[in-house]
Amino acid sequence: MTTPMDEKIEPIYQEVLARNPGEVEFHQAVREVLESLGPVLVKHPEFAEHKIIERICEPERQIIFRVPWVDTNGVVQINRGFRVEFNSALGPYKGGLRFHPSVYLGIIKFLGFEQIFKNSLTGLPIGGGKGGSDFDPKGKTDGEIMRFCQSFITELYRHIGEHTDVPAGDIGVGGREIGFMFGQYKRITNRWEAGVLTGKGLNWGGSLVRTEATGYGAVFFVDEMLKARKDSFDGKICSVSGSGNVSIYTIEKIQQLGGKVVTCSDSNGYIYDEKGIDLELVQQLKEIERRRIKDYLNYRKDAKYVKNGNIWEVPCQVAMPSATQNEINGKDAQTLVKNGCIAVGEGANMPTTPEGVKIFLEAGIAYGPGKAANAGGVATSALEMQQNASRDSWDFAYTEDRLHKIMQNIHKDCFETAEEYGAPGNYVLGANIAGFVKVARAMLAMGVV
Ligand code: NDP
Ligand code: 2IT
Repeated sequence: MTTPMDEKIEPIYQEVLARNPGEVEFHQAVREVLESLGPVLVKHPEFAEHKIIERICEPERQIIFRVPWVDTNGVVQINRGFRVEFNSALGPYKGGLRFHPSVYLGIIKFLGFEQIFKNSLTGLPIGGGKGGSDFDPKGKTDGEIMRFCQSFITELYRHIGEHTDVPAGDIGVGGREIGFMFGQYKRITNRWEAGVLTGKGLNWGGSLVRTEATGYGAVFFVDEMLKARKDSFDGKICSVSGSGNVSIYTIEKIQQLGGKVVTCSDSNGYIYDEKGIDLELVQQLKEIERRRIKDYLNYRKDAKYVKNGNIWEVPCQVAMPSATQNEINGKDAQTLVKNGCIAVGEGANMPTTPEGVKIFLEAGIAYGPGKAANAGGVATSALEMQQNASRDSWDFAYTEDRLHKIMQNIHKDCFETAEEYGAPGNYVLGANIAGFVKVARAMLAMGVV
């Protein structure tokens, strides 16, 4: 069930399929963007003439490497590392690192491709890239995590740098891992180069609000969509999936704006707490003790844990998928709409399948796609780079205000672009076109490179 593509663009997509066999997530991400670009080529025939779309679909550089390390039992382990430097028209490659056993080239390429347009939407000077490994951090000791990160950066260090490529966190990579990687980079290069990684600790070059930024930003984006419909978060029942970095600060900001979050989850099951999720408890379990979400029940007896359950069956007015790709399928989208969901804001990258997206758009609900809604994380990474470059650090209120304004601008840009292209309220089209056009103009100006 896919939307037909413009006749000039269909062959480009077929070429992407042929050149990148088996990379289904990458195909999905490319298709979703290309489906929006037909009307852009009508307005800008120069983009077709200079093969901008063909060039954008081909990463500038792809690095795949061995990551050997020794576990606590003295056994040698081997993982595979990736960094896809996708597009540097607007600035140094920028994007997170994902450590998860499901990682392979197709996942990193889908994330890197999305990152190009997301980073463009922030209005800040950052290109698109992504990396990671099939390493599984679950159940590993701190020593194992450190040795893995050191080995990973011992290869990656030669490809990154404050003006070249600036990694950060994603699934399985947070402050602890960034610390180990920064330490090893500093040791190998003999440089205290703050701007090489973002998401650093607050006392060694990190930025206030970076930890909160993706979740807060996603809620600011949904708040703007609601405002455009003369509505607000106040009193809304909300469902958030995941219980990691993005989920936690999504829950916090929704609660600050008067909404009530009744769910959170991990890959084993979900929690339903009718009284509203106890965020301090989730933070204690996940950020400090690194436990599983089912342990929530040990402290909140009235809550429910549904093992392997489908979180989207819980009725809500606002849904914020914040775990992983393709977590909402067509049937889930139908269930959400049927149960009265009026807004969806994607904290995760590509959490809704193409069937699900179609259902949200046809239902006319406020649907904020990941590349717009979750851009606050990378935007605040760019603010961290600004602070590093000027050897300055900003206070929380100022930095949060910058993030808030960036999210308001992204919303406005997507909203107005959708109107300009005759699809009012369609943030998918708005985000894809607005993100693409800025990159395309820069590529055109720079010649065939
Ligand atoms: P974390 O590692 O902090 O948390 C990930 C959460 O998602 C965990 O609860 C995890 O559960 C769950 N999860 C991960 N993989 C799966 C899976 N295959 N099936 C079900 N649940 C899963 O990562 P983040 O919070 O940083 O990232 C969450 C999402 O947000 C990702 O899509 C990421 O790409 C996106 N994102 C992150 C940004 C950031 O700044 N961190 C910025 C923009 C987007 P479990 O513990 O069981 O694995
Ligand atoms: O998907 C994303 O935008 C991120 N994981 C954050 C990237 C970053 O460089 O802060």
